Amino acid sequence: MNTPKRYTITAALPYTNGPVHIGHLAGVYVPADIYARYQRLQGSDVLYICGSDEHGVPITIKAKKEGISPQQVVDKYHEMIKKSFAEFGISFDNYSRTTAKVHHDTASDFFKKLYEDGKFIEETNEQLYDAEANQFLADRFVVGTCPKCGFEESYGDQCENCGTSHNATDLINPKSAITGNTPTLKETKHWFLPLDQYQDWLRTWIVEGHANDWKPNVLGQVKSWLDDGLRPRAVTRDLDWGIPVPVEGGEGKVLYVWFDAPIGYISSTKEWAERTGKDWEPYWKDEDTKLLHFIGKDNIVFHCIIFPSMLKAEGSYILPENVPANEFLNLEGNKLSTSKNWAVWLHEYLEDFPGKQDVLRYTLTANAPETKDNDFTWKDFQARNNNELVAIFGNFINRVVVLTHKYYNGIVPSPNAFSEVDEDTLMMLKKYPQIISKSIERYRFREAQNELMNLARMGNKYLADEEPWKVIKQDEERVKTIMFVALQIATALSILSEPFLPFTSNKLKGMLNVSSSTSTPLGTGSEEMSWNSVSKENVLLKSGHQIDKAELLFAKIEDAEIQIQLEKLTASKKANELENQSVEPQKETIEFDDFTKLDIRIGTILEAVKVAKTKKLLQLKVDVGIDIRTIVSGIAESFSPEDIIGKQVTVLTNLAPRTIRGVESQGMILMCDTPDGKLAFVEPDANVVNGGRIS
Ligand code: B3M
Ligand code: ZN
Repeated sequence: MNTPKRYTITAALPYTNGPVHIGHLAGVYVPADIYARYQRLQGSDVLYICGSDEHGVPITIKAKKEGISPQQVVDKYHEMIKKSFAEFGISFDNYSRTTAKVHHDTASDFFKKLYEDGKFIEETNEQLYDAEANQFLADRFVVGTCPKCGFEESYGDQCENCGTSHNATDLINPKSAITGNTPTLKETKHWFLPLDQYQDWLRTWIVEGHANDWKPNVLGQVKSWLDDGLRPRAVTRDLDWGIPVPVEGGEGKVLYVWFDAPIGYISSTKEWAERTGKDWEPYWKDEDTKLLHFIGKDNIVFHCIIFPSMLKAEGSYILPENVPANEFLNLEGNKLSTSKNWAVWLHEYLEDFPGKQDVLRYTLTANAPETKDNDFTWKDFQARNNNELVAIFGNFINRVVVLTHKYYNGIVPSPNAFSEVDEDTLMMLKKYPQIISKSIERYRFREAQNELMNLARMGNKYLADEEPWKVIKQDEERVKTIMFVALQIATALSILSEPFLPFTSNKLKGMLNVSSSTSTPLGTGSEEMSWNSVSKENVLLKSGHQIDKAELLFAKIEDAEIQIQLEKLTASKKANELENQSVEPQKETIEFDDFTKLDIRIGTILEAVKVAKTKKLLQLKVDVGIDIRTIVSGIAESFSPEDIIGKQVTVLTNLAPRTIRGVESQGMILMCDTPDGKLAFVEPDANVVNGGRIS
């Protein structure tokens, strides 16, 4: 027997400053889970690990905002996040946290080893400092313009717009995120990892060594940083929340969160080993182990440049075999945002859609942002459920199980001679494990899941073509064969769906009365059933086997349920807009005489047309009582011409005429801004005659 392949699969450690949402699930945890479950079904030795990232500025900022301690913040969200993952069937072998003692010890020792081996540069230089807050400004405590792409809200350590990682002192026009002040410079000592020394090695290892197996988005980012040239990076910070710097002169300083967090993967492995009585080292040090980091695109630099350089510097660890990073998921056209509450939170989803974890997993995989940013919409969610899970997968299984009970009291019938269609169908069935594997092994999970659905489609078509419900009236023997074939497809679906739809797979195995555990044999009396049994075995479900009653796998989702979700989003959009509405300071004082110079009147719009070749302008005819005049107004992005005819508006009539795009404008319509960036008319709240003065 071959020794099973060993996989160490890591999923990015979520920051513990809020609950987890669909973006997290789609980008990292579901793909990694599909991969881990799939490899377990292959018989591989899989360790799938994760944990909460509990240090770093995001936690401190959240604690300040809520008026509680960082420890209270992480305690609250760690439990919540852990529970959400468990509820969605994310099959971690261990979920740890970076405030755990095993992690503090492991990260401390790692730092000490590099320190003792002379792998750091120790330097005292000037860092950004906020004198009012009495604090050095690193990472998310400082925002400024990104030196690479010009994005104005880059953080001190990383620009969220272009992904570049930089030093806080590189920011143009930096501002303290605590007080808004422009920082001053103050001297402080830090330890730097000289990434420039790893540059050539990184290029050989990644750009030359993995040109064909790493995803293009990952390779592209890596190449661009290497081309720009790497510089030493500080791996310590002047903060009080984190792992204390364990060497002389480190008092009052902590490890940079991105130094300690990836070591969290190792600590989580140790915690697991301790709990299960296993040895952790082969999972990190044996050259035969495949180490895979599942992450989002904003974490690429840390997993492809910084952490590998740390591992290389330490010397005894293996390097990742692949870093299958995903792009971002958007929600209804906008970027997901924790602070703006623009998200579908996992714990809330489960309250609204109890028992429907697989529907979300399915939709997120079908739309996974594998090669580009992608959008989650509730309409698509509903359509995927109703048209695919219910109409294809669910429908097929329901027909098979119900008919088996109706015709044979739930006992798998003995087939007669197979027709050509039967033979073809059974032959095709055997190809599915390989077809799906091929996609999974290339990290193409949406393609893989679509192939799984193609198998369900094949089952549906087989039944629709063979029509056992009709044939039963003339040829009972033929129906036995049809149902036998259909039951084999159903069993294959129960095995092959496990990585994608674990709850459904489990339920289906229950209905078919086969074992639900992947490590024990299915109840066929034959050999152990795994992913590859579907290709190898001629019979997956034997004649004479008793199956269980039909249960509903998927239920239709109604428009009203979707409407509730859309309304939730509209409510958070409104709340944000109100919160973000800034009020401009008052203008200079004027005299009453200045005011009386303005001739402001009510008028009615009689005609409106777009000004050709412009986006913003409408040409209006307005009855202002005195006369009917032409006014050109920049309101075309807020109103269409046909909607404003007959509207009463406020007009500044004695403004000197101006020619705009060849049209003389004889006045100005007064408008105000709305929170969503549009314009609104200032209207009288009673019907007023045209020409009525405002005074
Ligand atoms: N906590 C960043 C994030 O949530 C970070 C990942 C750490 S992985 C070692 O985007
Ligand atoms: Zn940038």
